[in-house]
Amino acid sequence: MNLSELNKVANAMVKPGKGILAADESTSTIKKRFDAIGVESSADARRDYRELLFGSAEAMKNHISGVILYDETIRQNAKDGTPLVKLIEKAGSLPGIKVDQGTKPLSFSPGEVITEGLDGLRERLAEYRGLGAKFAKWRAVIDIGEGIPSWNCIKANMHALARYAALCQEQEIVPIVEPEVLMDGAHDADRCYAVTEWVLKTLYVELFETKVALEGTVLKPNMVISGKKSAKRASVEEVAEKTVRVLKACVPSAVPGIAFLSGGQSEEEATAHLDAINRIGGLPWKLTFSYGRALQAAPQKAWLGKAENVAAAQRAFAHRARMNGLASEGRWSATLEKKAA
Ligand code: 5MM
Repeated sequence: MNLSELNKVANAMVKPGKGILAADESTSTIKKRFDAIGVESSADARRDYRELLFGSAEAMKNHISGVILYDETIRQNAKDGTPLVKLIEKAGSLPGIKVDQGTKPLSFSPGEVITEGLDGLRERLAEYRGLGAKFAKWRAVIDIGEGIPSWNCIKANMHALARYAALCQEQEIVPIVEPEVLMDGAHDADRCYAVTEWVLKTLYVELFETKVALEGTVLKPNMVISGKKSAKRASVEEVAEKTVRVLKACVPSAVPGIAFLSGGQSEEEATAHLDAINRIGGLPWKLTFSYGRALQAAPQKAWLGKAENVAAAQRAFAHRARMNGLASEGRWSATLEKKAA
């Protein structure tokens, strides 16, 4: 393993002012997004939409350090025949690839899931590297509810994440390790804190035991936030304080950077939280975004599958990317959102 090269890539992924675009929706997830805007999810429509995003020079050059792709996308060409990977590279951004194969019910753990995809992963990683991927992503999903998460679920998922990360480094690819504690439940932020702490502590033990070099990794966690159905809403400052506290308690300083998922937060909420987190300052890692929905909701609404809306969709994407770029340095303000509106 060439650790200095992995470390260089990991640092580039979390460069101040920039963050990651999670455009790795599987075919079924992107279909849901397209259904919401009345667009039929054909391979060409998916290509057109992603070409729109990766060809958005302002957003990509200034604020997007890397893009997480889905298997179909890493193999697709733009309308003029240019590989989409080349569009990303041309903008000075890094191509990455989602390598997990989704979740399945975890045996004897009702309501819990395990992420699959380890079989044949070494060979798939070698192929993706040949296609241009510099980093990869694997998402483990932990739900909070009555009697869950179980230790069985946390242990199995964190072990799989560690095995994935070791295989990535062996193949000279930076692993994004994503243990997502869902915000779907009725729990409050303190419960989210406790589960996130349990998950992250387990993850770093597993990564150590699997001999993963933390300097060549990026963590993609949830923020510590109230569940969507909770009546007790944590304020922006509380989310920032609790998120930073749990990360300080669990994440070694050898990790170059932390790129949060948005997890169903509104676009502005995700930006405000990232900004408040960065305003705390004095932390050993760079803290940025690796958003899917919180970067793409606005461009999707503006696009609606119509060629004449491409420029408007690119403007909407550039705006969200700029807002989050500012938040990654603690320089965002709500006034900037209003001015743009
Ligand atoms: C973009 O969505 C990603 C892939 O989801 P599926 O495998 O379910 O299709 C997802 O892993 C995403 O990268 C992260 O959850 C971050 O996205 P959000 O929308 O939470 O910021």
